Amino acid sequence: MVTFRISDMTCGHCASTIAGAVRAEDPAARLEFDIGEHLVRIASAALAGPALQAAIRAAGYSPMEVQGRPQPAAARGCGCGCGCGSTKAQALDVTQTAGPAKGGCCN
Ligand SMILES: [Cu+2]
Repeated sequence: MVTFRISDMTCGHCASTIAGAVRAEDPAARLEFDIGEHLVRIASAALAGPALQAAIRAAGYSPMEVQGRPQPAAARGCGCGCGCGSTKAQALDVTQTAGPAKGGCCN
């Protein structure tokens, strides 16, 4: 699992563009987006960090590999289906991810 911070990834469209770029290189890659934190975690058996970074960069974004394990948001994958912590890019938008983790739609 490799984590990148992509400061110019700002919405679900960016995420889907990035996902498409990575999957063009490795169709089996798994991607988890946290658009509010500008983070993407990628699990790929075929591609290492530098190759993933190159694919994202080629798509027009500026990935910075994050070392360690960032834990930015309290709610990730709350399971209620609201999309607040979802890993699905199409379930996220700017207004959803901008909200606080607690006191939001899940509580
Ligand atoms: Cu975007």
